[in-house]
Amino acid sequence: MREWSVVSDQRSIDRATEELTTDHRPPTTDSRLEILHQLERKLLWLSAWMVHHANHIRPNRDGLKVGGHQASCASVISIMAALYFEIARPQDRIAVKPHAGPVFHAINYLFGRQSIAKMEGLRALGGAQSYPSRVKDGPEVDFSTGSVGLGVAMTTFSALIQDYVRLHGLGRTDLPPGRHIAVAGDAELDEGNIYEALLEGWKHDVRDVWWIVDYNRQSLDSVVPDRLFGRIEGLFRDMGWNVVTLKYGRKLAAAFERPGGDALRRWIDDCPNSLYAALTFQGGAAWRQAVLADLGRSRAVRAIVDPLSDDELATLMTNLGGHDIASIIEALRTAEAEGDQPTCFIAYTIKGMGLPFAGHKDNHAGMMTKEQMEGFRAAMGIRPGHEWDRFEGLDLPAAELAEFLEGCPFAAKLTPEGRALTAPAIMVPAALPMPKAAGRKLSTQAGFGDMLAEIGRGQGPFKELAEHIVTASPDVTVSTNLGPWVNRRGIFDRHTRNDVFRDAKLASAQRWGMSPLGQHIELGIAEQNLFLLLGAAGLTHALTGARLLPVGTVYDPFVNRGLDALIYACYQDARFILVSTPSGLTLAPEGGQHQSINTPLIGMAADRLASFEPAYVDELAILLRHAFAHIQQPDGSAVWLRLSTRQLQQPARELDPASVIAGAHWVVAPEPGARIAIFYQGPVAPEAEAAFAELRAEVPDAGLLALTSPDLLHADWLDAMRARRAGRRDASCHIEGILARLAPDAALVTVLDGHPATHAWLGAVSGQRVIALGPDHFGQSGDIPSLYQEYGIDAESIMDACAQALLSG
Ligand SMILES: Cc1ncc(C[n+]2csc(CCOP(=O)(O)OP(=O)(O)O)c2C)c(N)n1
Ligand SMILES: [Mg+2]
Repeated sequence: MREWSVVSDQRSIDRATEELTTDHRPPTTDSRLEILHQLERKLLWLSAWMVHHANHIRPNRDGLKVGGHQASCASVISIMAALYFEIARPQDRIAVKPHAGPVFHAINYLFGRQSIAKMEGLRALGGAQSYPSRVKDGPEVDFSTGSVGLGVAMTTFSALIQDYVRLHGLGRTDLPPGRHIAVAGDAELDEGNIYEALLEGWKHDVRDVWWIVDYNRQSLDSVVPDRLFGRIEGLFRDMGWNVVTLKYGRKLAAAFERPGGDALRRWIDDCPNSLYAALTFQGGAAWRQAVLADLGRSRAVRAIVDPLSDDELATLMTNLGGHDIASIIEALRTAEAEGDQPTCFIAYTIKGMGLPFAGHKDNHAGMMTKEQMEGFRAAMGIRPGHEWDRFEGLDLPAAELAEFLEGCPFAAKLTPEGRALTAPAIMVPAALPMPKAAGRKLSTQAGFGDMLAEIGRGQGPFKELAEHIVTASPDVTVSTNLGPWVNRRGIFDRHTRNDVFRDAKLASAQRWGMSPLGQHIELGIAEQNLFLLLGAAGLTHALTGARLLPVGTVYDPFVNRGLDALIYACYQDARFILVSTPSGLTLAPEGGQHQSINTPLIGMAADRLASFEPAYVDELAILLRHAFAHIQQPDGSAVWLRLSTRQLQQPARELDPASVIAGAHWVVAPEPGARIAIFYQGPVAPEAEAAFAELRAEVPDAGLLALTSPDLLHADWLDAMRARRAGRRDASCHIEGILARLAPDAALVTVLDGHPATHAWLGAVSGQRVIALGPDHFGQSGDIPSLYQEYGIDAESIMDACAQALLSG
């Protein structure tokens, strides 16, 4: 274990960033508020117009509703305006609720970071994405959103990783750390992954996270949601969060202060959900009738209500906290001044606020009609043909508005290149340290553990590599063989904590002291958290300017448990190495719930994730080395290694790394034109070898192929076909070269411990016949021989398949 010198390191980092973090932001004066109100109007207009344009103005070729969420945008306008125009700093990283995409695009447009063409193309190919996307919308998006709940939780992990980077002195120490902020829809808090993240965040004492909830459940207080929210609030507090509720705006708060105000407040608090929504939709006259029906005998209440016009009364009664930008700014500033405690803001809002369907229960996917849009346009003062003009219809001089926007804290340049950072690649030595394997029995999982432990020594050329690796595991650290690495590099914790067992000199294989310099992040068992963490860690180069090489381990079947978060991480092009082990039937006695069948297919179908399954440790060494390099390449991707606990006798041989990485290599090359070959993937290698020995006795020219990545073979094949269609006739691919050694009508008997469809496509490449073996039903407990026999992947089954192929060939 290394010595911790974190305290002095930390002080110097803090000093360096102190000046940068000093708040130079001006206080929110009345004149700033006046401008902010204008910009709120602009965001409301632009977001509504963007959706309207996409649905009603742009030609529609397929008759499909384009969609968009004007009501969801409208409810969050003031929150977004307060955040982006007044509070956020360029170093802050923000996840915007999916349905506020158009508001987000409009804000960037006002900052000069979004084009009209993109906004005109909202939801069209090449246009602005419906939900903010890092990859498709570009550098202004910190976190993609779309699958609700994930973007919110992601901020917890990105904050944790930011701390990790700072405490290890890896990031841009010249840049101040940011706050990690989610603008969340209230329904996002229904997602279980939110609570998994809350628990994990508490364990890791995560700081600098804000979740601002657009609480737009159409009304104030339905009994059920309100009581539910009380519960949720309690949960947040139990997890160490501060909770700030923004229920009423300043107008209502002032009215409540007046004589009769208490009665009015009680009336609103008690107003049923649906009634509040309906009255909001109906407007001032309906409000008057309803309030006076109950409180008309109170002179004091009448003194509040009677002088107001219908419009003024409607404005007062819908003056919720989340629509009062001054209250929002004040709440955010107060929380900021109080420090770095994670804070949840519950901002009451009205869905569709400011639009004709405000409060209507059916407004989620509702859209203004053309007539309603014309009315809205007139109210906004927008001339036809000037819909996209930056300051059209606003009451302040353009120069003043432009100057304000330029001076917004968020508009400041974080670096000359902007907010999207980069980090140099870490050199990966030409070969990783290989355990002495040849002739020994070893599993790929054990080989992985040995290699990482060896790298963990940080010797010679591996020093830098070791320093940039961060590992994580959801409670399966030891059982995925990460233990020796962790013993060398320690567990990360913002606070130093001793290993009690070690201090007491109690024997244990694990030496698990925790400190700010540890390099393993130990997670609870919730797999989604692993993938959100890998997602956050896999974006550090862009978010903090530090290069991390994240390696996460998990049992292969439980990739399914975190799958949405895994896809989410890949969707944003996060770069990490996923090691899933053990896998398949081969983990035998553990039984069916632990025996993955579908994961090889997931590996093939997941974009921006290159998946591999080595059989032997020499292949793994090549692939793991490739993975460390590939995740750092601009056109690289995340990498998935599917491993096993089955110990195999390791061969002594020379491999061609390029073939192993390309996805297949001949173990025994067939004679040209051979009629049959056996292809195997992963730990079924001995069965394939045994069957091959028998086959060879009858068909001496047969071949034996090791498949290390159907995923890459398949992708490469698709690329080649696309290239040929595009006219590049000489385009070829690795699998075609391999199959060309065999007869055009050869039989390919394929086998893996996974779904046989993983290989079935091989027959389509050159028209050869495939007999694909692999389990296609749930597994069960057993030992390897009995399970392999039961599910038809033992040597005899492979031989039978060969015999069938030869007979029918
Ligand atoms: C995981 C997931 N499930 C379902 C959806 C479909 N969906 C999109 S928005 C939404 C409700 C959003 O409500 P809320 O978060 O309150 O946002 P609002 O539109 O009210 O601002 C649902 C169910 C989704 N995007 N992601
Ligand atoms: Mg909502």
